[in-house]
Amino acid sequence: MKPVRALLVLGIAAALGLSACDRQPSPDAASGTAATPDRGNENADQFIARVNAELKAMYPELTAAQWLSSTYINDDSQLLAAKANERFLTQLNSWIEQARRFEGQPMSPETARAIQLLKLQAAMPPPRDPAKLTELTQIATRMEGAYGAGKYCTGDADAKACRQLGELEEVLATSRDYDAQLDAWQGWHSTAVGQRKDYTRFVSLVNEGARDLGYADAGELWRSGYDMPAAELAAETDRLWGQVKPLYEQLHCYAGTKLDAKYGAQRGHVAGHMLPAHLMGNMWQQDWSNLWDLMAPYPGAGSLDISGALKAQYQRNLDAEMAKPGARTPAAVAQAEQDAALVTAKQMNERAQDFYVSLGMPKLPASYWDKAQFIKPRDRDVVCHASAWDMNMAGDVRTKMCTKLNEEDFTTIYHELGHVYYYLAYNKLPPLFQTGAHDGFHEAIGDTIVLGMTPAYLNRIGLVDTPQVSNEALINAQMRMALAKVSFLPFGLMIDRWRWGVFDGSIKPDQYNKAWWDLKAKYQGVAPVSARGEEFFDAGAKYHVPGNTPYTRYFLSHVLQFQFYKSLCEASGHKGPLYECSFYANPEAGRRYWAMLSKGASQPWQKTLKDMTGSEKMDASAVLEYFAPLQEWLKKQNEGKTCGWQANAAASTNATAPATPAAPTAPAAPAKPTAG
Ligand code: X8Z
Ligand code: ZN
Repeated sequence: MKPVRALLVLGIAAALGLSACDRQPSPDAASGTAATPDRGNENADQFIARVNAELKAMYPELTAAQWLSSTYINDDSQLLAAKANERFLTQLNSWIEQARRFEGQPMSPETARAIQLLKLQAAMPPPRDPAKLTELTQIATRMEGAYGAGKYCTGDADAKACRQLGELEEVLATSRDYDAQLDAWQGWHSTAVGQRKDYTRFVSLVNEGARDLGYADAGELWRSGYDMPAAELAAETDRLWGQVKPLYEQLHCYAGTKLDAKYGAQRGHVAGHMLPAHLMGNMWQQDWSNLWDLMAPYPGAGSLDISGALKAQYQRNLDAEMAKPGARTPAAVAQAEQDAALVTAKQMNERAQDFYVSLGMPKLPASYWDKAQFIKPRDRDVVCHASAWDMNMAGDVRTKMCTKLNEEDFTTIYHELGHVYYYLAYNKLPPLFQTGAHDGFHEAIGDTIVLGMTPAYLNRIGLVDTPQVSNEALINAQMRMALAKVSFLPFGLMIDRWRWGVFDGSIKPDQYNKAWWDLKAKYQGVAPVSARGEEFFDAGAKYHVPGNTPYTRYFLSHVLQFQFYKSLCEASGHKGPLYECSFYANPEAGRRYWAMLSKGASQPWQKTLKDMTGSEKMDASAVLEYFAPLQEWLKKQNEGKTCGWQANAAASTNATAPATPAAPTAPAAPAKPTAG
């Protein structure tokens, strides 16, 4: 939850080296405007030029501390990261305070926008009270570290076995044993129990910080970053959700049928016809791609076995490592496996880079290949959750992943490079504008490229065989994308529905878990199979909660990326159905994309969106256009089935209770066939 982590994604971070009062602003600051050393007389434009210069100067120290604490979790690195964060937030408070004197004064529109953005810098608004600020940065660092180091251990002292998130996720992805999945799911969620106390305190501290900045609470601050009144954001996201909800309901219905077929009608569903949380192939049920073995509409038609191809590539790399001279001790074999995994992860990164370069974007700098974290180190705990970093606003860009050799992580690399290319494109802007048009834009850049990873593209880069052209192959390809993208939509919404409620006090600490599962039920139609009372803290088992990364961005991204995709397809001259388009190697699409990235946050996102797509509204109709064949197909499959769910049927304390004939409370989810 370090603001920096969030800020990194936003593209802004800083650390205070010397006290701001001692610094001489540099005249060649990134803003290009000469700053004056005489603060008393500086005007608003000069003030912002100075802030930009100071921000850029302090930035590398903060990012370095954050990078170390995320890639080498121990008490020392956490102490340094918390301190660096504290210095930055103290400086941020000081800038915001200084900015007040320009209220109502003449200034350029750019400066007015920069001052507005200054207040929105921290996802973790800092309290003015220094002792509370110190406490906040310590809690934030501790929560993220605890998440990264989380382990589920079984067995007694003699035969203790511990597993971390990656291994537990692997069970959900690949095992189809009901109890093994339940154990992995419950095991990971048990690691979050200890976060509840810290999170509760954290909420009151960030709320104090938000109030100090003039917001009602931290949620209102988060909702203020969208160039529209904060009060309108909830309705705006509801509007978009309303557009795609029928598609999600169809997919939900189909998934339930397949789970019943696999596990039996008693176990494939829980009360209220909801899907069991531990059976969706993913710890948070946000991406169902791993259920391909159960969900494939036409097994074998147009096979797209990307994970298989990556594993084969790893095997070739391992063979090469093992062929090197030397004794094959267990340690040497383990090292060879690690080396082969690193080589393969770098090759996956090269493939992803190639897509961006094919659009006319630059190659990643040499430092990227030296400094990124590609795989999980063997000798220490790290925060494995994937992230992209701009270390210095001047080309030291990195990603941090614990890459697994599967399709999901392959596409995550494309996602992360989207952040990296955004950084590179807007690095020339004044630092306060070095962020996404809004945070959903930042998340959508790489995912738009992922939509361009059509079967034809995957074949072109040698990962899969020549694609089949048939309706079966089309439906398979659409299902593959829907399991990743459509399943995500309600999850993308529910996390911040929970946090907005936590921040505004409508969800109290003694209701944290109940509210979490109520929202999971309402939006996703997912429920746990065992009671999850307030002795648990299941929200804490999702990175972005202890990591304090706002989540509405991902929901918006899952709408925007289809809009971007459609517009890049048009730019590339694509004719034919949307889902067939790949703009790989198309320079015109590349130009249009780069032009958007280069604007950063220098203008309201509505203008940036209009320049890119012709419309200034977010709109999910491109999602529906893309998935039109699948939606028709799903309707037929679901004909005569009982679709929809009753969200209030599974109380968090008694999830296994039989379904009650309660009125549907899922958003208009009808307890009747949805076909037709
Ligand atoms: O957190 C991420 C990225 C880093 S910004 C890996 N994502 C969300 C998640 O994992 O929950 C990407 C999709 C949603
Ligand atoms: Zn991201």
